[in-house]
Amino acid sequence: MKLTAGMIGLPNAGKSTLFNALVQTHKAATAPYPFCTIQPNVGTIFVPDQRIIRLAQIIGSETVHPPALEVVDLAGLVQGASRGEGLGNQFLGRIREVDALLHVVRAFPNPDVPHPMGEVDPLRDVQVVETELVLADLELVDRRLERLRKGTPPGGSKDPRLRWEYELLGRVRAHLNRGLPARQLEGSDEQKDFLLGIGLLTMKPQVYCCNVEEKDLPAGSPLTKPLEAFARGRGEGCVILCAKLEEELVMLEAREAREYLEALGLEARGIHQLLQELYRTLGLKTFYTANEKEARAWPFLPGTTAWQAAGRIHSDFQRGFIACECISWKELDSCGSLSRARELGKIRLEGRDYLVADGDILYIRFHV
Ligand SMILES: Nc1nc2c(ncn2[C@@H]2O[C@H](COP(=O)(O)OP(=O)(O)O)[C@@H](O)[C@H]2O)c(=O)[nH]1
Ligand SMILES: [Mg+2]
Repeated sequence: MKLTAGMIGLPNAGKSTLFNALVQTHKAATAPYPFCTIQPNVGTIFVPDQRIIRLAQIIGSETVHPPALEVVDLAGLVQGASRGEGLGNQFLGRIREVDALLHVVRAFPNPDVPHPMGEVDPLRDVQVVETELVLADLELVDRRLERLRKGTPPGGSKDPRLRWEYELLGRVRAHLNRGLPARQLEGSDEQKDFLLGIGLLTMKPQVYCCNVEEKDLPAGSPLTKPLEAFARGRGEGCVILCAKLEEELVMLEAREAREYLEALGLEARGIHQLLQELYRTLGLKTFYTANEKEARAWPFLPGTTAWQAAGRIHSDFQRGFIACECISWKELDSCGSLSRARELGKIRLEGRDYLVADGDILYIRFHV
C-alpha cells in the first residue's frame, strides 16, 4: 500500500510540469491549453532520506530504496466543476481516492500562457478551487443527512450512533456553508476519521505549492505573499518553487544540477522541500529493513504495530510472525555495525503489538 498525493489546481498552473519533475520522466504532456491532461498520470516519487544512505553503508547493501509515495497528476479544475463543468464530476471522483492534495498554484506571470481567470492571483485561485471542493462536499453531506432523516422516526432516532453522525454532519454543513474546508473544523480523532472515511474532499491534508518564475526564488514575490499568509494562518504548508526549473534540473547530472542551483544562489531543489512538507503534512514516519541485497525505507502512519509492519514487508512475515528484532537508526549509527550492536546488547526483541517508532530498523523472525 503506497500513500498517494493528488495534484490539483486550475488549468495551466504547472501541475503536469511539476509532475514530470517529481517522477523524473516526461510522461505527462505539458501544453498551454486547458484540459491538456485527460487521463490521470500516476508515478512514483522518492523522498530524500539521509538515514537510508548511511544504513546501506553500515550493512553493505547493494541497492537503496528511499521512501516512496505515489503521485497522481489530475486534470485541471475549473470554476463550476462541482456542477459538472470542465471534467467536473469525473475529476472530483478521482480526488476522493487520494490521501493528500498537492495544490499547485500559478504565480508566474508569463503572458504566453493563458490564465483561465484572466490574471495571475494565487490566493484568488486557491479560493476558486477550494470553493468547488467545498460545494462538492456540501452536496455529499446533504445527501447523507437526507438519508438519515428518511430513516428516522418522528421525534428523532434512538440510536446514539446515528444521533452522533447527525449532529456531526450538521456541524460540518454549517462550517462548509461558511466556505471553510472540513479539515479546519475542531473535532475528535474519531470524528475526523469518520469524515475522511465518507470521502469529504476538504478533509484531505493539503500542501500549497506556489509555482513562481525562476527569478522569484527562493523567497517568492509580492504575488505569493497573500497566499503564504493565508496558509500560515491555517497552519498548512506552502512551498515556493519553479516547476519549469525543477523539470530542467531532473534532466541534468547530479553534479551539474548542484552547480546550476549554486549559480542561482539556491540551497536545494524545491521538490525536496515539497516532498518533506508532504511527508510532514501526512504525519508519516519511516522504518527500515536492510540486508546485503537491499536497504529499504517504509513510510508508515503512527500507530503501526510490528505485526502490521511485517505484513507490509511480506505477507509470509505476518502470517508466520514470531517476534521482531529492532534497533533504532541512531543506535546502529553510533555502533557502526550490526555485530557490534549485538555485542553491546542494543538489539531489542519486540512482540507483535510493539508500536514501531520513526527510524526503527526491523528484522522480522517468522516461521511458515
Ligand atoms: N514561465 C513558466 N511557465 C511555466 C511554469 N510552469 C509551467 N509553465 C508553463 O505553463 C504551461 C502549462 O503548464 P502545465 O504543467 O501543462 O499546467 P497544468 O495545466 O497545470 O498541468 C506550459 O506551457 C508550461 O511550460 C513556470 O514555472 N514558469
Ligand atoms: Mg496538466
